[in-house]
Amino acid sequence: MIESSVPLAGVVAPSAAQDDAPVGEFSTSEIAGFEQDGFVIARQLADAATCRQMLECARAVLAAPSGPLEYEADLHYPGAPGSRAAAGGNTIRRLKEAHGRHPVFTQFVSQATLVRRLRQLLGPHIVMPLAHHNCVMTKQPRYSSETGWHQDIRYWSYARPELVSIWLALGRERPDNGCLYLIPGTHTLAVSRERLDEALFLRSDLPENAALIAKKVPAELDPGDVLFFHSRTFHSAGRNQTGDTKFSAVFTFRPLDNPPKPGGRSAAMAELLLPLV
Ligand SMILES: O=C(O)CCC(=O)C(=O)O
Repeated sequence: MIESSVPLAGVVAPSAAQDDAPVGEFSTSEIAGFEQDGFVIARQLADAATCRQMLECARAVLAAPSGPLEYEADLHYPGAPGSRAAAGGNTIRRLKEAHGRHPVFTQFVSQATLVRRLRQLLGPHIVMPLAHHNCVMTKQPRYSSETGWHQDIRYWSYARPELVSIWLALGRERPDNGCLYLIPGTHTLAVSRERLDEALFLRSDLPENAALIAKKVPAELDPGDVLFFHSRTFHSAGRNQTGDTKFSAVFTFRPLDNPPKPGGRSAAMAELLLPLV
């Protein structure tokens, strides 16, 4: 179900042959970079007030937990507490359903500089599923975990694997506090089932996987920067080894003509049709 019906208009074309993009859009070389690598970073897309409001919302939830939450202990990733009852077992990993927690999230995903870029990557009509990501990811000191190499699409179910997620840094993100790493070009790479473990993470014991993982690059972000990444791009993240919690707002988008398959988890929640801008 799509929640809003905003009048539809034409495609936002990529900028012309030269590399100077119109304000609020990707340049042609940035689009080419996304097509080649499966990710691209737009610097300073969220202003300081937006980041501050999101941070205040997230910190309030950590101080007085409410709404749907995911705990580090739930996933059993390396470094996570063994159970909710263990030391650090109440460490929150994700504040789910961010869209419903504060209007600032909807304001941000509707802002022209974001939507125009998504239209350049996905086509004219952009839908935001509320079933995937739609969260503030937190990486807390002491009890944060390592997320293995995976493709987000692995548990999603759509007509085509054509979705893009955005990762908005609400603070500094570097290797020392568990920033994302990505493997360029893996959004178009065929990876056989044998190279993945039971949970569909890349197996670290295989030499061909080691060669692939050696190509990893960190997504080093400052507050307000946004990483756009394809749902097939392999990515991972380490633990937070600093004393400060890392916060990132994460949302996923699809073209209107790439609907979720009926009956699956991807079809289980409402979706937003983003405004034409
Ligand atoms: O641990 C992290 O920050 C990475 C999270 C991630 O990639 C995911 O949940 O899909």
